[in-house]
Amino acid sequence: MRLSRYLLPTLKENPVEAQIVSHRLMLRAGMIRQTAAGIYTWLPLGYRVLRKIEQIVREEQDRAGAQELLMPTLQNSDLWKESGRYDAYGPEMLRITDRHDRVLVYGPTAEEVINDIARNELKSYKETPKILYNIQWKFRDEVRPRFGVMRGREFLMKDAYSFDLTYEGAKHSYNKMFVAYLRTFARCGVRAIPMKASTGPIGGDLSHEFIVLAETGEEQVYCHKDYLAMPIPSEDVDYDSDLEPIYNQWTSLYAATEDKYDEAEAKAVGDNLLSARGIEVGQVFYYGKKYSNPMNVAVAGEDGKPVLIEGGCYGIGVSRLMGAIIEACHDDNGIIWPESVAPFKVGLVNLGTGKEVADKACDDLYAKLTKAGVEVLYDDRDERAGVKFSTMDLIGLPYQLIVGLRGLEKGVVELKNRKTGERREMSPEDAVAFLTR
Ligand code: P5A
Repeated sequence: MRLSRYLLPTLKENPVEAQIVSHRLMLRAGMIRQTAAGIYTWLPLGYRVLRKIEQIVREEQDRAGAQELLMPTLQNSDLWKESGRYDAYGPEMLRITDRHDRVLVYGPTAEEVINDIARNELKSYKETPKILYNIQWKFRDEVRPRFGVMRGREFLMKDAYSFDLTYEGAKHSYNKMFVAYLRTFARCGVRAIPMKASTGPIGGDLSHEFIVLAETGEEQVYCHKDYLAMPIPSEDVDYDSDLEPIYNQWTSLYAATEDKYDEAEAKAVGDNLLSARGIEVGQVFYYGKKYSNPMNVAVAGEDGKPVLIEGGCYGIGVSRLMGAIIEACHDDNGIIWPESVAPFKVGLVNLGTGKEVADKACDDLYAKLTKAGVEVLYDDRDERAGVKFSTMDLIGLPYQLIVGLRGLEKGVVELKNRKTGERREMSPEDAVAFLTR
């Protein structure tokens, strides 16, 4: 992509409305713009990152055996009356009346819709277990939307739902999602620690929140410091047989959100206790028959008699995760994207725009890298070097390939690593080889 043609409205100054660094940087880097309280347009740069995160989430759900579908954003309110949550959910749920005076709700979550699908489409115990998920916009009319995409009203969620015959089956599904989450967040470049949590309006009696530690986090959390170094399951993990030991290891030490804080347990951890602020990037719930009971979600068991489904649900705040990544990965100059979610891998900086030698060298590098499948943002603007450098640092691409007239005379370009700040001179060929390796 040529920057001269790209919609990248960066801001020099810190926007006054932004209180935390991720919100400031997403506005300054031209990634999002607010259109109403807690509702955002994703500009091209922000949308690229959102799609990268979404794809990692999708790959790890698929790896764990979950199946993707897509549910609507607008839901039939009758389903919510059946589950008993229509009144219980309260003013956070946006209710909309259509021209026939029927009430629709903009889904804050989708237990009702998926359980309606399950009761109609799953007939026999032979069709269990199943885990179904979608990545879809949700709406919660939060009292205080704030911190940009961290607590929005409209936000992107991956929500998965499991359908099992027995408690043991449901716990196995829970473990699958638990392990998939460890891998998902690690691949996004952050460490999320599973902590015992309360279940709120979703319900159920077993739940973990996945927490990224950050000073600006909205939650107070407590955990053993060894969680900071616990090993992440490899991609070869066997989702049928390897799960129990991983779950046991990751729940063997103390880790709890404020709701589940236990003074005696915390005391026993002694000096190893971390008391910190955290961002909830995901939450998993085992809720048993909470929805299958009122909605009559059952399949025929081996003896032909109906068996109520044992259920669980598993959420990831896809859009919030972007904010959490930025909270964890930035410096005074801007964002430092982990390569896995970076909007482009490399920024090609032409310091001699308009000079034939420089333009030619850059066009050549741009063509070669693009052809090799490397995502390049090419700063071909007629701007001062300082402006180009600060733009690149702000938007945080992992590498900057800097092409100047003096270097070209010597036959070299400069490759800068955004994270370490390290700069190396090399031939254009070596730079291409390095970036395509
Ligand atoms: C799990 C999936 C649920 O809704 N039902 C379906 C369950 N869980 S949850 O914890 O309430 O939400 C899942 C994740 O969504 C993110 N999230 C938000 N992100 C941005 N703005 C919000 N207002 C918001 N509310 C929830 C969180 O990451 C949460 O873990």
